[in-house]
Amino acid sequence: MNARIATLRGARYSMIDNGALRAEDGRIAWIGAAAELTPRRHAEGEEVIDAKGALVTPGLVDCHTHLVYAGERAREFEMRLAGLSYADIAKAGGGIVATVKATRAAGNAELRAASARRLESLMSEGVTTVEIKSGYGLDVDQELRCLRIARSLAADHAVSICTTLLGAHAIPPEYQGRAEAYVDAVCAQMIPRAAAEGLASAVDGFCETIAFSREQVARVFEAAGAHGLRVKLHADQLSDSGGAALAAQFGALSADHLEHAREAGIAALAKAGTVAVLLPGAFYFLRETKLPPVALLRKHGVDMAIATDCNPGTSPCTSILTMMNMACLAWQIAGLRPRAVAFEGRLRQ
Ligand code: DI6
Ligand code: FE
Repeated sequence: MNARIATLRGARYSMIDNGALRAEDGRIAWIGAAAELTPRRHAEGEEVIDAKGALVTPGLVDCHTHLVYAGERAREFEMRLAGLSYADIAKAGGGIVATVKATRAAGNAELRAASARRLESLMSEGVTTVEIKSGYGLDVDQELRCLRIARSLAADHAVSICTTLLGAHAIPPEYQGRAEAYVDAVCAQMIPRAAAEGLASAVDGFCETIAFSREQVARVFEAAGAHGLRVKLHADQLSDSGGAALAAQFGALSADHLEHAREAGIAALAKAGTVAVLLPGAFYFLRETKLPPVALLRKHGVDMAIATDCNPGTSPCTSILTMMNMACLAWQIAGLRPRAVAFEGRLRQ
């Protein structure tokens, strides 16, 4: 009783100002205006909770995280302040590969505990569904281990977890200078095993000059498709790499970052029904100046979502509310389309 209730009735975000909600066996049985809560809907002896005007929303979804990792990269923050770019830091032995070393060296219990802490922080703000990518193992066994740990977190946390294989995140040290051979391993070993063991629901890649080319990502996506896995892409984050168009070509679930995406790629996303996932945390920590093309995304009717990109390098953050706030204030995204705010149509008690 006495709640402000956010609903997604008819796939449209709307607000019931003086609302009431009836739960039965942990499920929502009825939602509506408090005035319509008739005795017929409110059975004798039921517990009544006065929400005192509080906001009741569906659970939030964080649809882009890399929260399974060990170690930290605070020093890179300092390097960035001194003027080094993401690419400079990666070349100096920092970046993704630094976290790969720390993650490989961590035991299962340590890695799981560190991941659980981050997950709990997300949950404390009302997140009830989290996507978790691998990408800091970068060999078959280590990637599968990270996915297993990610999945295992659902056993003792009241949260839904979707896992994504991000083997094509960076070239691991043992494959330096042999990117094609590494992509072969991702396609021929990592993807088949992750699929066979049911450890991933999607496959992601990092399409960028400092990571994988369009052709390499296309090979990874073909292998994903051959094993019945949908794809997503880190696209056009640092440069215009044609990532949005590539994601659309493979019917990706989402294309993420997109700061440098061109209109043609955005039109293709709209046609493919691919969601644009915008990540204010990475934008902020990288001190990006190029704003994501929100007006173009709107113009073409691409659904947008906001996520944390929780990772130790470019978005060391576990607050979805801060991200939503930044999207509204720093990017002036207001009145997002209904699916944009990544609500989940389900309420947990
Ligand atoms: N883009 C990002 O922003 C993160 N991964 C990616 O593909 C960065 C991950 C890291 O720096 O550890
Ligand atoms: Fe990411």
